[in-house]
Amino acid sequence: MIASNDNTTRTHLVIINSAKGSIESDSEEFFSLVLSAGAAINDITYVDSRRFYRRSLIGAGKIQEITKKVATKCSDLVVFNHSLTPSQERNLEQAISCRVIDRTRLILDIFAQRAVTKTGKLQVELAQLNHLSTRLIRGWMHLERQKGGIGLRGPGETQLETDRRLIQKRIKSIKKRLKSIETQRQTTRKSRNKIMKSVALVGYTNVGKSTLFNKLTGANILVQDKLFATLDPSFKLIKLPHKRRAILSDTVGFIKDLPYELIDAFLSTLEEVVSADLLIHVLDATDRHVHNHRKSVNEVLSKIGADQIPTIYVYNKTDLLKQNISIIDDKTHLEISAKEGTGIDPLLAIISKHIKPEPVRVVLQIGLEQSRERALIFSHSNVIEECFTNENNLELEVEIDKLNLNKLKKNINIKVVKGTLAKVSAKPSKNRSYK
Ligand SMILES: Nc1nc2c(ncn2[C@@H]2O[C@H](COP(=O)(O)OP(=O)(O)OP(=O)(O)O)[C@@H](O)[C@H]2O)c(=O)[nH]1
Ligand SMILES: [Mg+2]
Repeated sequence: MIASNDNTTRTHLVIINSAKGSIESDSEEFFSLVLSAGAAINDITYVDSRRFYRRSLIGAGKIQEITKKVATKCSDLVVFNHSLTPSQERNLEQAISCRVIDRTRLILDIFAQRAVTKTGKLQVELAQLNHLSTRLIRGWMHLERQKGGIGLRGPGETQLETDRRLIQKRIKSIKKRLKSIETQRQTTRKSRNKIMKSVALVGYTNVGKSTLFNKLTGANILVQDKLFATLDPSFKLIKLPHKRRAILSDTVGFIKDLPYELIDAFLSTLEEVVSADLLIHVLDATDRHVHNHRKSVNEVLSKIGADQIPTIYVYNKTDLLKQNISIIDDKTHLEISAKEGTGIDPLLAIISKHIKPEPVRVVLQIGLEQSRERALIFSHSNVIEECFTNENNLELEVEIDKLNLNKLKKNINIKVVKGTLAKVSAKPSKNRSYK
């Protein structure tokens, strides 16, 4: 694990320039990850890799160079900005004589530092165990066969088998606990979503989602200039124009190539995103790599099945811009500063437009001769039932949103009978005829 502050780990970074991404944006992000983990950057080696080596990912010459630098600068840890197979990690450790970790391990370490709630901690532990279970291969076979222990181990089992078994047991137990937490969350979410629409803030890490959450809801959740400051979801009511309301949620930020172990472990947290009625995709307008980040976030959204949810793109931190940004965006988008509070009203107005108010069910009464009114009711609501009453009136049971109901009440002569038709008349009258 990466130590922090007084006992700061001195890292030697290995940045591999693969054909896949831009070296510049990848390195910047990698530096932020290392610093966010609380480590110091001692030295860097760039590897321009035309080909990857199965045994150790990089060639012997580069390994020698790194070994020398690590020894001279007394680095404690070598971190690769690439994923390493368990055997590559071991071979590199042996060759360099220093601990080696990859990008996934680094991200897992940051998550472990950030986890506060019980659920957050369980999710991180699950991700770490999933990662660890793939590392427990042959390397430990040299360990002597264990003597049979009471209870835990079967006679003649190897250390490796025991560890594997324990890890699988723990993974199973965490999954079970997370499942029951998710079931509880699902029930709460269902009853919450029945009465109110939900809006989720999504986006790359450190773009200002939590700052915007605080601005929109008046909350005071943690905001930090660090990657993955938020792990656990927060919810709060937002008041929108036209007296509409919605539940806003803030969750974990995304990153390029988010390790699959994390997506797997954080699925229940990400369910908040999947079940949202509207997504606000927050982007950092000052980041040169904003369009790549947008793409990476959309990739994660599509992986978790949230790519069909209506989305508003919000370019944040515009207070830091010296000139207007040229946003190449054909989708609905807005420019805001969550910190300064600019662009918030237009954002609320757009959210309100997307959030169709929950309909209410009422019974409207009109006179038989009011055909214009009847037509208006049909065009403004969903008519469920229509019948005549004893008093020669017409009653219509409708589903209608409050805004339209108020419009109708203002413009035409109708009577709102509370309750449903069944309640208006307990027994259907002989004079009632249903169309
Ligand atoms: N100048 C400026 N800074 C901002 C703005 N919004 C957020 N920030 C800063 O950006 C940094 C990250 O903000 P957060 O709100 O924690 O970002 P986040 O997207 O929630 O980050 P994670 O939870 O780590 O994914 C903090 O230092 C904020 O003060 C803005 O509109 N203008
Ligand atoms: Mg946050």
